Amino acid sequence: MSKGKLELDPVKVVVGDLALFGGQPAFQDALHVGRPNIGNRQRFEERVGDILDRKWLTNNGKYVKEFEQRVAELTGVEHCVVMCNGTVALEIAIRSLGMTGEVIVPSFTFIATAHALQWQEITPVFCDVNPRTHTLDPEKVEQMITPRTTGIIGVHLWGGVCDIDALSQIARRHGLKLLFDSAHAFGCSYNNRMIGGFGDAEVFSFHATKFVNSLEGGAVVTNDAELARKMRLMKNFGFTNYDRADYIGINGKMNEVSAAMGLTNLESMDDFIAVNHRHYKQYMAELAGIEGITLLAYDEEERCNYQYVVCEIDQSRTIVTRDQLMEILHKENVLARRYFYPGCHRMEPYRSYFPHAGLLLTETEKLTNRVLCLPTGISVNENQIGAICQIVRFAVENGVEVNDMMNEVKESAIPLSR
Ligand code: T4K
Repeated sequence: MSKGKLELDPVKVVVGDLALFGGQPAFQDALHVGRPNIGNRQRFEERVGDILDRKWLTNNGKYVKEFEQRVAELTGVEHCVVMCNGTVALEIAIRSLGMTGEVIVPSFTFIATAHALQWQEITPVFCDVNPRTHTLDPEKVEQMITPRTTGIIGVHLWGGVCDIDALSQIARRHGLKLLFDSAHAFGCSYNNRMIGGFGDAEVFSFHATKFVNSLEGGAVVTNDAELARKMRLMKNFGFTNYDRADYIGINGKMNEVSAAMGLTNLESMDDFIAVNHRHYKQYMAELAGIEGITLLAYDEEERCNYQYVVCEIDQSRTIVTRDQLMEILHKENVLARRYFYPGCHRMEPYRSYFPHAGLLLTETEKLTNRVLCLPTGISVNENQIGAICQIVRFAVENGVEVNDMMNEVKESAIPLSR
């Protein structure tokens, strides 16, 4: 038995045991990707009580200020401006940086990265990624620069970081703004420096599904004092005084209850990471050696939050496809997610604007058909992970039979309409 591997009774013995073919689902309750981690409930309730007693609910309250200070300390960055969510934080960072025209972004990301640009009538120019790291390929970035390009947004996908040095050099050489969408990378490092202080600014998400959550929430961190000042005004309608607005602004403020949740969860951050790390190692051990299945590897020399377990399925070797495997797992009540299928360039409005974008996004197109994220975080335990891995192994090792039976089921299904 390899290290980290668990001895469990077999969950499935014959193919007919799969829930997809009428067997008993392996789990009674659904296992999710993105089930929120919740820290010390009592501490949270105390803070919420204090908020209610003090009747200061939002507008740069005590807990928001404390949360900003803690995030700045943790990331080693001078300024942290927290906001109501990561998407608004991206929009405000983009606008404050003065990005216009075209901005180069990966298509292999959550749609919010692209929408934050398009929302402001800035064209997201989709660039391919490195198939090993799933992050922007710097060589290809440089090829996509035009006279209209004003910036680059690198996404530290899954908490694995971009090639920051290469992207910084390109940005410097071409006079471009460099922003990082670090929604997945809170608590991670690059060359042993915490993510947050790179580029012109970095954006975090503290959404419920992130390993540290503030219910909803986001933040921009930067070492640029003027940029931070601008963003503070912009998230508060552009007010510089009680009755004076100097900028166009919106309402991007975080409320006190969110900040209280964020602070409470920060206190448990190391525990969450330890659990995620253990789960990641277990998945690595238990999925090892399955033909055609690999897990995205994180650099153990760097700090990482291990919040996503990213499985890659090479269907030319597994016989069962990624989508079949997802269907099998869903029927077992394992709600694996094919993030970020089908890629931003295949969603509207981008699909209509750039119908041929896929031609330049060969690695992205491959990844969107290979990736499946598996449950982790404090809501799953090692027995459950052991069972999930058993099901994956079972489905792949019986790939021919599973595939035949799935096709049979499909063929015998009565069409709903003709
Ligand atoms: N940039 C990147 C690279 C991002 O990944 C994101 C967000 C952003 C920017 C924007 O940040 P925010 O504006 O969101 O702060 C989820 C999240 O909604 C989204 O925040 C996240 N990325 C994305 C990767 O995942 P969905 O559509 O998959 O969420 P949903 O509702 O399907 O939830 C996922 C699973 O979590 C479900 O199986 C149920 C479970 N869940 C969810 C919530 C909200 C719970 O158990 N409890 C909950 O409260 O997008």
